[in-house]
Amino acid sequence: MTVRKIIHCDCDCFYAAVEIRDDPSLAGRPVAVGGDPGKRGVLSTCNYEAREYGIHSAMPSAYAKRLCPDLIILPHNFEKYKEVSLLIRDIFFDYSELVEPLSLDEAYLDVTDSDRCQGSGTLMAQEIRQRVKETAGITISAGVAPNKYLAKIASDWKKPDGLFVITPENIDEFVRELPVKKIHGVGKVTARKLDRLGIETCSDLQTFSVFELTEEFGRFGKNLYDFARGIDTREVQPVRKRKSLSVEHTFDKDLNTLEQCLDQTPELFVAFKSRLNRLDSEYRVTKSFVKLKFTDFSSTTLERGLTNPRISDFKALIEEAWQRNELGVRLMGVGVRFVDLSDEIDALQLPLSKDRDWL
Ligand code: TTP
Ligand code: MG
Repeated sequence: MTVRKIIHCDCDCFYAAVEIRDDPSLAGRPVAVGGDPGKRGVLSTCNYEAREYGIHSAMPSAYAKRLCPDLIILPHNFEKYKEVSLLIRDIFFDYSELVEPLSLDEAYLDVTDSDRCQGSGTLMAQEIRQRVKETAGITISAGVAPNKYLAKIASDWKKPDGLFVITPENIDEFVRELPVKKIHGVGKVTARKLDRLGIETCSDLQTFSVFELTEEFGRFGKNLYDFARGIDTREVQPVRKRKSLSVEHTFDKDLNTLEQCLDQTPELFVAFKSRLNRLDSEYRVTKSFVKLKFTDFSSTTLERGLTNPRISDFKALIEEAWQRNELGVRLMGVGVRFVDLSDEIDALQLPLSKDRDWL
């Protein structure tokens, strides 16, 4: 098996960094981006100067102000963050097709087969960091490692504006001292449980068998067992998204009247809804459509910019589409289209909290 080379890149205090870039008078001062303290707002992020005061993401702005009265809290400029995110993404794609963005400011790159920088992951990461600074005017930290889990820990290791590399040879040594709290997926609940068991570092964790860990932590036990040894087999999953989702049905007997078509709509709608609900929440609907295929095998599609279609919306579309031909209908479909691949960055979900348990 070839050893993989994964780079994890994560911008430093992303929103705040973009704001400081655009107003250099803010540099060196404690700066946060978030909601108004007077309106029960919370912070999305803050710069490292503000972090010295114990301020962090998701903290109520009013509380942060109490910790640091000089804190400057700026409103969001999402359009600007998206623009920067796209710039950075373009740079990533110069090194690999296998880019898996996790949020606007963060992505995994699988550069195993890349021939850039003589194939050196470390040199690629250095170049990426340099180019992000020059092109986007902000700093990005990077981690290079043989898998996603270690690469993510590595990018955090020397933050801000840092680079850290874990080679296959020094995995064992690195994980031995690694606090279990750093393991991806260990949130507050798991951390407390590990603490109760006297497990502090990955070497403590290594003394437990996979059976013991599974008994204690369920399915996550196996992950803990692997992560304690620096093992992670998850692949980098490049963005390749579906553009639409629909449910169609060909009827045994043609539907000869508009009423018959409308009577069939609820069943289609329910099937469509259940499929839509199973999709990742990062898909954003831009349009809704219906499709009719007539007895002469001609077909027609009608779409509207409805982002949250109800049954009545589809019925109205079906009525309009039916009037185009007024023949018997052999197939009916209802569906939605999602944001274009080029707009797909819009659909990326922002992380809400860092300590989410995996259990
Ligand atoms: P992060 O990469 O988690 O945080 P960060 O870039 O601000 O700081 P660093 O990586 O240096 O620790 O998140 C990226 C952006 O996502 C962040 O700038 C703001 C947004 N965000 C929220 O809106 N809410 C949150 O709870 C978090 C964690 C981030
Ligand atoms: Mg970040």
